[in-house]
Amino acid sequence: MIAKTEEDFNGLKEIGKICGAIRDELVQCTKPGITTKELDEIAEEMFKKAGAQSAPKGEYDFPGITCISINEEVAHGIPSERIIQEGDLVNIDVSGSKNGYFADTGISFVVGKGDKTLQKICDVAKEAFDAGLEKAKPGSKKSALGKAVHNVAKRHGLTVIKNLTGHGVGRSIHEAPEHIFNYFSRWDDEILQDRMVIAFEPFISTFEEEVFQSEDGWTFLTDESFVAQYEHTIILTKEGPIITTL
Ligand code: M2C
Ligand code: CO
Ligand code: CO
Repeated sequence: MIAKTEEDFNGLKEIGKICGAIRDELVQCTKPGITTKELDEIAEEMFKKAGAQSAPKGEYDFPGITCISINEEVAHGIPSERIIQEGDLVNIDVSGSKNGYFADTGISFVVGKGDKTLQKICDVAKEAFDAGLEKAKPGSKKSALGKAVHNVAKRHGLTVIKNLTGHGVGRSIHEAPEHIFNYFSRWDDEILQDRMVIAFEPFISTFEEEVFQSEDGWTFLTDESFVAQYEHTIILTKEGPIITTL
């Protein structure tokens, strides 16, 4: 969406704050021994208390409130009886709505002491986000974000996932612009607009560049790579980006 009114800005900020708080709480609660379903129940309670709704559930009838993905799972992991272990790579992706406004945020992290490579892809996902954010200005090409993400990945000897992308957000969870790629696409000549709302979510991979869908119809998997994501909802303005989900 293009945020136009004071009401738009306030609505986007309100749901952004809610989703950010739920993400942070779930990260805090992620300890060895807890199941992903138990984490999801914490999110359910927090959404309820805030008078907000889960976007995956409300928009897609996803079998969970949040998406929680472990190790070989890259995204859209379904909360389950799976027990979190020390050293696991975990992704928590929280998206929701309130009063018709949406936000989307996610983070990958390693539980306790883990493999150095896993920590590295998490750090590089954040670095790629920051590099893309520098290019997230009204009047600039949308493709500049992907270019920045891919350059950061390459500099660290890593790759990006090419068939998962960021997207527009605001009045629904996924809206125009449809794709914010993790690489430079010469066909993408779209110009970022003042007050455009986007969910920017670099996916950094150890070596593979594509994910595939599991038999459960939801979870995105890789064959052998590990992947980290870092996502925020951003309102692009001439005065600088407003990150609603910080
Ligand atoms: O937009 C995402 O970040 C998720 C969508 C949840 S709806 C089931 N918040 C995303 C992540 C990976 C792939 C596509 N979309
Ligand atoms: Co998300
Ligand atoms: Co998203």
